[in-house]
Amino acid sequence: MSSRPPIKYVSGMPILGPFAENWENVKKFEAREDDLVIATYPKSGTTWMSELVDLIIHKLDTEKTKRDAIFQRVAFLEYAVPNMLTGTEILDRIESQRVIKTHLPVEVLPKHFWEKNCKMIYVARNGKDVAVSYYHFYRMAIVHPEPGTWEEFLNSFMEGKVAFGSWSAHVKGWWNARKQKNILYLFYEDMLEDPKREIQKVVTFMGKKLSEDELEKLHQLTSFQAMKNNPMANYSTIPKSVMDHSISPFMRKGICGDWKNQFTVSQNEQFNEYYRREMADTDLTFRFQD
Ligand code: A3P
Ligand code: EST
Repeated sequence: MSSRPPIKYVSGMPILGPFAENWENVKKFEAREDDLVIATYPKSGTTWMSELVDLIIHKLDTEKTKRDAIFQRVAFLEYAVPNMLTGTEILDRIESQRVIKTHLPVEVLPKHFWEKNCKMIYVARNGKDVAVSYYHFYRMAIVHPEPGTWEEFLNSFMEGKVAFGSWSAHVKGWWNARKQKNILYLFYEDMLEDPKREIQKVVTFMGKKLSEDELEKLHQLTSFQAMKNNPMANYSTIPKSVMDHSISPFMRKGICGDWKNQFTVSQNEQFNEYYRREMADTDLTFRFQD
């Protein structure tokens, strides 16, 4: 893949062009009862949660979590690029317990996951920081179309015309589903504010127990700096022609409120209006600064 493929639509959702090729297999994917799903809108803390969960499953043994890069350790359900095993092919070969990453909106997730009542962890992040992070990710990862200017990208984001669609529909859809389903709904901002409190929620949800020392160790291992310096967590093993960290590193800033460095006053007003409109029908709220 040497050029920037256009977005395609599957089941009414915009998706990365190459991912559309495997959509039929994603739809009929067979979940297992003990699958653990990590669901997010892109740029909301997926990698952070993936690293946490993989460490918990491997009892904090960093020799084991060094076995491969994070995007291989936690397979990406809808992933498909030419000449590589697809997410569904990889997952079919993995022994239980599988941890599965997905960016699919709740209504698009294959039905089988609900039939099996799989545990799912959803991480949500405030839309302003997501938009900024996503813009820089579009720039550095050529699986995305050209983002255009920041202004153009922000408009596409608010129109839901970026890969995986509307941010607001995504966070609201999963929020509404959490009451009936086996879903732990967490916020990126809460994880930054009090990492150990949020890690404890994940540990309990997974049915595990950790000592205070282990919790502290987990916190250290999954800090922004530790993950930024960890080649198995920071995406640095991917060729520069596919992800160019000199344009923008994958582990970019890892903070809340960076949008203030990117939004103009007028863009902020537009986003506030978009947010007010989109969030009028939900009790879900976000913190935009720490
Ligand atoms: P920024 O671009 O705002 O820095 P995802 O994994 O869903 O693609 O999300 C990537 C975002 O999460 C990036 O945000 C990245 O820096 C941030 N991130 C990754 N690991 C993190 C960690 N351990 N602590 C805080 N933020 C982290
Ligand atoms: C796409 C969207 C997203 O939110 C995260 C990732 C991480 C893994 C990326 C993938 C993606 C896009 C395609 C790749 C892949 C790693 C190798 C592959 O080519 C860049």
